[in-house]
Amino acid sequence: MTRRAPFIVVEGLDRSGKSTQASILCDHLTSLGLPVELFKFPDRRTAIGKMIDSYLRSESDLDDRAIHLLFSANRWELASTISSHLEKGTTIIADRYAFSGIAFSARKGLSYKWCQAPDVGLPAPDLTMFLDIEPDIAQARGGYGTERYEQEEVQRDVRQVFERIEKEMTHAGARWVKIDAGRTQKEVSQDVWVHVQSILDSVHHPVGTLWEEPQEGTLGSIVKV
Ligand code: Z5A
Ligand code: MG
Repeated sequence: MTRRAPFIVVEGLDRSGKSTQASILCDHLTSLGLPVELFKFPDRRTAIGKMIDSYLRSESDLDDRAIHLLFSANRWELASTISSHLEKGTTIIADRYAFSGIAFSARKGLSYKWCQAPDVGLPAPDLTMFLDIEPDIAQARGGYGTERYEQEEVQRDVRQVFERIEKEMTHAGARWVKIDAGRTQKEVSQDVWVHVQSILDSVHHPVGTLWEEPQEGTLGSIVKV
């Protein structure tokens, strides 16, 4: 039987280096001969992703709940692909995931539980690495861009919601680690690798689900909050 591969999520604030670290990790695993796929959320290439892209560029306006559901739908359209890769032994790295969905929408004033609900049942990560950075250090990295949410004040609020998510995930037994992303790329990637190595041999069948009760007779690593 093929060994199930790990699902690794890289989360963090804007300019914390998520894409940089996700790509370094992907290359490193590939160089070791391990099959790996990198997903980025939002995935702006799909039909739903194109609507999200237009919203983020302020080319269109959407109700706060409507855009939240689109971000979630964008994950659901790839959920079965993620699970099937994992079951076949391909490691998945996701650059942002459901946690960003909660953090960015809850900071607008939507209820935390409402924001969490559409993502209940998604494949659960085996490891989430949160790249933590002071918003002013992130700002110094070439400044924020021009998309929605790319402002220091928004990032500070989002960081507070992420702190709640971290507490709840950790309390529920999920593997959530915070990494100081204000250091050099090399220092951060060394830390990332230490955490990834620690889970490489410890994932179990079947793929867990996020925030859901275990189904009878399964041993999934369910993370219920
Ligand atoms: N969003 C949402 O509302 N709901 C959801 O469900 C999801 C997302 C999934 C777009 O996300 C927006 O969507 C985002 C959240 C919202 N809004 N905000 N903010 P995105 O993923 O497309 O965009 P982003 O990740 O926020 O921005 P980013 O620029 O891609 O950041 P990053 O990936 O963390 O950083 P990076 O590209 O790797 O690095 C940024 C720069 O810093 C670059 O020049 C690097 O060379 C440099 N860098 C990287 N690491 C270092 C270190 N260690 N030292 C110095 N410089 C570094
Ligand atoms: Mg990025």
